[in-house]
Amino acid sequence: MISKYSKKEIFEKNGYLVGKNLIERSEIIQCRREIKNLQTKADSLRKSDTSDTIENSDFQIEPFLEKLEKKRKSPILRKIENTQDHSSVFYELARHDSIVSIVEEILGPDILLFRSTLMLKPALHGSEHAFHQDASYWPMDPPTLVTVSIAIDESTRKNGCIKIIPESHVSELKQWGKIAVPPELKLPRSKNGNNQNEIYLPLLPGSALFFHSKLVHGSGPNKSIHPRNTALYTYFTPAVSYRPHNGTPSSRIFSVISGLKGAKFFEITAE
Ligand SMILES: O=C(O)CCC(=O)C(=O)O
Repeated sequence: MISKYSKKEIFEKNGYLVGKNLIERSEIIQCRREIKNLQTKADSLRKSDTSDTIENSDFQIEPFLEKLEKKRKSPILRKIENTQDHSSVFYELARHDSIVSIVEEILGPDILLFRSTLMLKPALHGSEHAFHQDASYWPMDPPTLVTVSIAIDESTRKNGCIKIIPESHVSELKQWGKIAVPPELKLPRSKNGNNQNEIYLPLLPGSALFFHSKLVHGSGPNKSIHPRNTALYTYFTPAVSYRPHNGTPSSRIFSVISGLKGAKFFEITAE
């Protein structure tokens, strides 16, 4: 069914948009293979006796599995940051036409990459992400970035798909505290934001959720025997300023995804 509203209008009203079948099956299979390669890289970091340890790398271990973790050669990963630096597959996925064309419809022609991450929810172990607004944690102003969450595996309620509160991107930014939730802790609903209007957004592999950096969102634990792996990219335009927190560098270099006169990188210095 064709909507009378543009993608930009739908995104601006609801704070999110779902794009179906954006990535081909063969590309998804390549992504799954690459996740296995990255897991092998994490295994070798664990074995390393140099200062290149997994603890000070972009590979983050599931925080609530310490006992189980120590006995394992292969770490149970929760996420990998800066995937565009670790993998050509995930570098290219950030630049995929089907994804970037929708981001351009929402944001315009000059697009920079703020973040490239793999969110990994291993079978039976992936932990919950409490409700939060990403923009509360990011040094970017105004908080008008767009994140794309691409389903590499089918994501369902049982394996911890994303949940959101529609239209919450128009509310004020709040302080949310810790996002990682231990399995035994059930947060009281009132503590975890007003989530009466939450909706779950299951996705088939190759489909993607585009959401505003102020949209309240989270995801459940993985209680299934199937992994739920997601490639996540956040985009913004040069209209957004970099406002570093204390102790962080006063300038940052971002990859250019489209526009900006064909440059590869763009440096932003804090005012
Ligand atoms: O995809 C998920 O499981 C949650 C992702 C999330 O909360 C985030 O990227 O901030």
